[in-house]
Amino acid sequence: MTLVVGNYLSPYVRKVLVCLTMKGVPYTIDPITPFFGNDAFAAVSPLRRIPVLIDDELTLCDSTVICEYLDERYPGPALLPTNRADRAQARWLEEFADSRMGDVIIWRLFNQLVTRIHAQPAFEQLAQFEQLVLQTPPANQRAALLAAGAPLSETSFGADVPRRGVMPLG
Ligand SMILES: N[C@@H](CCC(=O)N[C@@H](CS)C(=O)NCC(=O)O)C(=O)O
Repeated sequence: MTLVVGNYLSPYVRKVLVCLTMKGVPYTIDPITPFFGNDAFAAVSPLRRIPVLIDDELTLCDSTVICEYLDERYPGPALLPTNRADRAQARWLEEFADSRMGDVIIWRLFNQLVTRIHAQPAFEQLAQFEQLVLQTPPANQRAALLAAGAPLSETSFGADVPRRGVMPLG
């Protein structure tokens, strides 16, 4: 089974979940809050960032790298255009969204304006869980998500208190 470590509210996690859904790959999720990873989390995510994907082949970090891996491994709709120039443009848009828009736009606004307007079914499936996380304190999120039918992992890389990542803030 494929495991995704990371919270529903992270745009990077959402990107991975949408790709898994579009490819029809079943997964479980360990929806840890950013900065709340335990000691084992550092072993699977050297930068202490979400998302992390763990499956029968590997443990992998970074949403872009993960999505490219999923695209190469699984059949189904191609996640990138087949034309080389279109593919390059798509990669640039992804990079722009990951680096720049993540810096300057509140991701929730981006989510509402862009992804929901396009109304991709894969995004719609996640919306109920995102809303739940927004309304629930971190300590209660696993229980709330489980009750709502989210495909939760049995164990968690989450910790009770936040910890610093390895990158300097600010
Ligand atoms: N380039 C990474 C960025 C991931 C990222 O920044 N994730 C945030 C949450 S949205 C995080 O884990 N931050 C914790 C930290 O920086 O310590 C990716 O695409 O996966």
